[in-house]
Amino acid sequence: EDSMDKPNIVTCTAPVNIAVVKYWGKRDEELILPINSSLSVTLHQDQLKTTTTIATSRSFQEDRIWLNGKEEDINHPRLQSCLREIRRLARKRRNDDDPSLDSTGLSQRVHICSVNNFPTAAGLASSAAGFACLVYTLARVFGVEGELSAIARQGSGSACRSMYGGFVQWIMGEKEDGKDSLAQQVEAETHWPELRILVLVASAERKPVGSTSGMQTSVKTSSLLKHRADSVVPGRMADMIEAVQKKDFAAFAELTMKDSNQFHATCLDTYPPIFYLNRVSQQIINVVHRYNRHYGETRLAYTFDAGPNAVIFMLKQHVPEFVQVVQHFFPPETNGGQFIKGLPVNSAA
Ligand code: 2P0
Repeated sequence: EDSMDKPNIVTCTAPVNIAVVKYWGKRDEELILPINSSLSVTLHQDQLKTTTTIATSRSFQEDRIWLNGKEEDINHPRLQSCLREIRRLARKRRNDDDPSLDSTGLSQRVHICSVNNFPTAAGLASSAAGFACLVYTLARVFGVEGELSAIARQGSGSACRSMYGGFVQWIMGEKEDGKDSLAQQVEAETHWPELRILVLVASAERKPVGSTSGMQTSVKTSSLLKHRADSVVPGRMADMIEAVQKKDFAAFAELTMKDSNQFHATCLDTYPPIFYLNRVSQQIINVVHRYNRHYGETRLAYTFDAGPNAVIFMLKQHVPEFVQVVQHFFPPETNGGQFIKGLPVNSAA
């Protein structure tokens, strides 16, 4: 009896992913099914990440959650979807293994603690790492294995891609039940060890328009978004996978920048328009193009999500010089609070 009262505790971490072919727009809000496929790079495990600890105990009266030290509402619908789906899988597994098995462990309540080591909601994909980590940790707690990205997807679309390391595609799928809308590794984290990213923080403030409501408005109002999803992304996914497989940096970089630019163009085409880039973001874009033009080759790529912060891709040998360029154009004394961070990208989820 004693041991039954001891909490069972599991801690896991999950890294942020950076999309190079962007997800923007849903065809099903409840199941979180996208209008186009997307592709991302998962960061190194010890860089930008979420750490989640989950305890179960017979003495817990109810499910509870704390985010960055503050208790939040456990009845959040997406959180409930993830809890429900993991418990459903666990129950199914038990019944398959041995129908006579008692499933009391499954009815135990969970206490969830989750912390990020980076600013939340500044366009740095906090929900992606957060829901990936929640689903993975819950699966460990309840002894569930196998395909979990379709569950992480129901927490936050981009979270399904953080379930794998390296280069990951989220295949949009065709089914109405979403069973084929999954993340899949394109290349492992060891595939392109020379690839590096730097995050240039242009503002750590909360974004004015959240991704979920922003993309709803875009789906309703932007004909450019429809054109992008139907006619641009399918070809771009194929080209991007080829560039990654060949480790063709120039091709990878150009596709990445064009896709970021088209995503922000669809935001401007949304009515009323959504502005995620600020003046610093625009200056960064100009510096990158000037740098590439100076060398006569594409050595840098920028990409921006739903916020003004830039993620810059480059090869290892160009990092020191690019850091000098950033320090020259964006000296810390003139824009206080800005920082840069070098991040190797080769690691697993
Ligand atoms: C991406 N973004 O592919 C794109 C690029 C932002 C711009 O995925 O409503 O937080 O939870 O599915 O995943 C942000 O959207 O939205 C996002 P929900 P999510 O990374």
